[in-house]
Amino acid sequence: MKFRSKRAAALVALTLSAAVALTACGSSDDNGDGGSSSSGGKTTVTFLPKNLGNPYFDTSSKGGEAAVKEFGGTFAQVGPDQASPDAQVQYINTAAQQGVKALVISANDPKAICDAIKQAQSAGTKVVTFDSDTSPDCRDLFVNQATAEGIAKAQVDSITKQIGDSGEIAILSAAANATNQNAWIELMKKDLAANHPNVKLVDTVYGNDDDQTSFDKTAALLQAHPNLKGIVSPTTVGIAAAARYLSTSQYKGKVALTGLGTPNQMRDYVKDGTVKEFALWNPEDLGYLAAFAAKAMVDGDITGKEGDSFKAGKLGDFKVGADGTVLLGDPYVFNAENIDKFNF
Ligand code: RAM
Repeated sequence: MKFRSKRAAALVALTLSAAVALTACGSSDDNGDGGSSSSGGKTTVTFLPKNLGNPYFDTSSKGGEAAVKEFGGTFAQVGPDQASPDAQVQYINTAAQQGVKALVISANDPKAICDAIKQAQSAGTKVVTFDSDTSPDCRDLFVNQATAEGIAKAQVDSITKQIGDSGEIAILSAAANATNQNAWIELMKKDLAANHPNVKLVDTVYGNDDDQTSFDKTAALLQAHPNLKGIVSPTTVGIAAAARYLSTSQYKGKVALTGLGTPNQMRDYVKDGTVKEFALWNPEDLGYLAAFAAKAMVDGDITGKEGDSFKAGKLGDFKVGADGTVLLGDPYVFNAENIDKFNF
């Protein structure tokens, strides 16, 4: 598969040259700076991923920190260990009390953090979601990695192709309330029903973006469904754990696995034949774009209404679309031929 856009081609160059060690993630610096960007103070930006310890969010925060450094702001990352619905509330409250200018959040639940977000907004904090949205009325802006339709289709195309468009499949998802995974699953179900009548989705289970839970759920799925031909895991944590399970089991090479993964976590399983292909976007670019979107909100360059436009450093110009959404690009499919070009 070829890159379809200039931005996607830039992804290759970027990832190839991304030898710089990851220093930002998990660290937190002086985000208590109460200075206003308009009065010359620093733009304080705090990233709040679904959970810490997930390489996907380590990479998105790396991009976020690079962007914040580029525009001379102050970056911090905070977050819970577990991706549970309201685990993020306390971090939102703290950031608001500290007078952080912008919060950049991947939401574990579309509603559970809305009250906290509203309070933060009243205290003057701009709230940008990225990766996994809240309800659109809660936040100022959502930075979307790729269209939900495109992400769902990439996964359905991949699994149906691999199982000869017939037989039982199951989904291993992240947390049960995750806005992004649930949107993708709904669209996958529609696509399967409309275009793949001989493929039956027999189960959907939740690994909570926790490695061990995802591993155990994979084992349980295979036990419960002896005729399973494929697993779709639309989460980087889930697909890596499922691949690890399959790779040493009797199902290796027999039960297909696809979904959304990071090249670094999936490389060994692509090389040993456990996995043929999977998809993703560049999480580093996603974090970078979200940070620039947050700055544009803080500076008042955009308000989040459709048609607003802003500059996102090396990624170029972006426009706000319907529902206050900014789109990064297209999903990309990784396989044995291209995986070694990527390092994230
Ligand atoms: C996990 C998280 C994240 C999702 C990726 C694909 O890392 O659930 O929200 O976008 O997978």
